[in-house]
Amino acid sequence: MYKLYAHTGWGSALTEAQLAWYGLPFETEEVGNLFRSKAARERLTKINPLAQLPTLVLPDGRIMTESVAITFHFADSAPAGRSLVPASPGAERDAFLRWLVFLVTNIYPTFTIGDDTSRWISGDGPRKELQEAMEAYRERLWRMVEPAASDEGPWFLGARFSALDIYISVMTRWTPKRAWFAANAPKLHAIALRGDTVPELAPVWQRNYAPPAAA
Ligand SMILES: N[C@@H](CCC(=O)N[C@@H](CS)C(=O)NCC(=O)O)C(=O)O
Repeated sequence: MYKLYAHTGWGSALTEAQLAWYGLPFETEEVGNLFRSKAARERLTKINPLAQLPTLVLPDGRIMTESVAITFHFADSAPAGRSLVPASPGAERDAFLRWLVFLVTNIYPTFTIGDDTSRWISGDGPRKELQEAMEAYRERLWRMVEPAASDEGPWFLGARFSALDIYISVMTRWTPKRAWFAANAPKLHAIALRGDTVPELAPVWQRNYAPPAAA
């Protein structure tokens, strides 16, 4: 049994979706908002010194962090024809590697810096400026991803569904959010919408993004 430390809608959804896709047994432990709760951060720090999500405990008790490392960990034992990582050397795998690493090393850090700018600088003015700079840079980066998506679709790599599509489904829910993608990155937006409808992932999207029930 895997154990995933999670917060609804956050990066843990990247891993949760892959666990669901592969049909692996797992449980989630809700950690809370790491920016709002000092206690949540302190608790997670004991397991992952960086206190980031996803944090995954493997069935043998080892800890895995870094969503891309986890993506490859699952792919290593994926059943034939089911892997979310193209294995054969060639153009498809190269595109997969390039853009997956791009998302995680270029776009993801704009959240690390911009989500809570008080971690890095003080003063409302400078903090706002840094947050806005991160948001503008993030939009610039997404505009670089858009042309790399397959023109024919239905997925980023074309016919093949991959972990990239899961990243796009999850990360397009974050700022600048889906309406921005609809207007500025229509191929990514279409992939995200299609990703929302993958049956195996339905419980994950429901748990992470369902609107709270009316009181
Ligand atoms: N490189 C990491 C990035 C993970 C990450 O930044 N996760 C966010 C949640 S979406 C987080 O935990 N942020 C808390 C923090 O930055 O302290 C990965 O790909 O797993």
